[in-house]
Amino acid sequence: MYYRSFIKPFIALPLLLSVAANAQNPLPFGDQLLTADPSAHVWPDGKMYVYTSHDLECQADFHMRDWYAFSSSDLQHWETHGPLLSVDDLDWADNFAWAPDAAYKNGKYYLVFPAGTGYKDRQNPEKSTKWMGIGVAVSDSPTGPFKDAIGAPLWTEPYANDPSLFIDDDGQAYLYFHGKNADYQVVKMSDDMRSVKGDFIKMDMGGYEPKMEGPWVFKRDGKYYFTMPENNRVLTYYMADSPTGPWEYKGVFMDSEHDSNNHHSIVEYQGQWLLFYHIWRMADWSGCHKRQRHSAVEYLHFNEDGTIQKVQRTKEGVKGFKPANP
Ligand code: FUB
Repeated sequence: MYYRSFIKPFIALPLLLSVAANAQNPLPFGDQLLTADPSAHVWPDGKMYVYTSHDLECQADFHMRDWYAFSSSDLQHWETHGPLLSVDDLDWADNFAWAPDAAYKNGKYYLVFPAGTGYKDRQNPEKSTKWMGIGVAVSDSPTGPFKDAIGAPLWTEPYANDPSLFIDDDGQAYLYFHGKNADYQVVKMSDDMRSVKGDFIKMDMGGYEPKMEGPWVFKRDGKYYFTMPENNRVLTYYMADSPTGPWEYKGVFMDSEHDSNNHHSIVEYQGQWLLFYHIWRMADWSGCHKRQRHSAVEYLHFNEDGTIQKVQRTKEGVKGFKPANP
């Protein structure tokens, strides 16, 4: 008896330390900083930048106020930047600082972000006054400070959030978003990124249009991928030969966890494809006894035919990241 209780901690401690040493998820984005909706980009300096929304501790109904960025060269050590922008800096919104995205064009960095005002009444939806739109902020630096570039949302109708920018090889920027009665639509951005040009294009999704959030588009080997949290939960994808479709549905590449929302981005870094997403975990420092959101990352692998292999959530993430093309 004495032997077992004496010996146990000596066995358990190295085990615990090795688990901690192998764990990278959630990403080490700073103590007591709750981040969600990670949008990852590699900019001309060769570093990885992840733009996130910021959850307030125990926040009610996704009332959120500002945006952050995190940068790294080795995906092990991260620098925190922010807040990059806050709803206090906006004349047209005072809440709902939701999932951002970013782009680099014409030597400037652009942050596209959803923000809104009003109140969502879940008991009596007809009394809701909540509205959301998409703004654009600009900076000379990838880590800000960002300034509202328009002083207004890009449009007021339709209600829209979760913007995602894709810039094709010819320099044309496309804005995908989640919109009320406007999902699976895309619009071209003007060259100065301060307005949209042309009409909203309703894309052909091959007849499969579940409720969506957080779209993300990327290109690999000449094929375009439209990825999204289907029904706000499982990550699914479509493929096409153009950024506006027609899209062919390809299925689920990450299952949901705890029946909670997910939001992701996909990027190639030094020859490795990566999936950034968020997980829901208890935070031991928080007085809030419920799961809260944290950013995470996994490797993403493709099959020979370009289809995406299913991704499992891991504690290790990309611990000990090894570039495929250093
Ligand atoms: O973070 C607020 C909202 O939750 C995002 O905009 C959605 O995609 C969901 O993750």
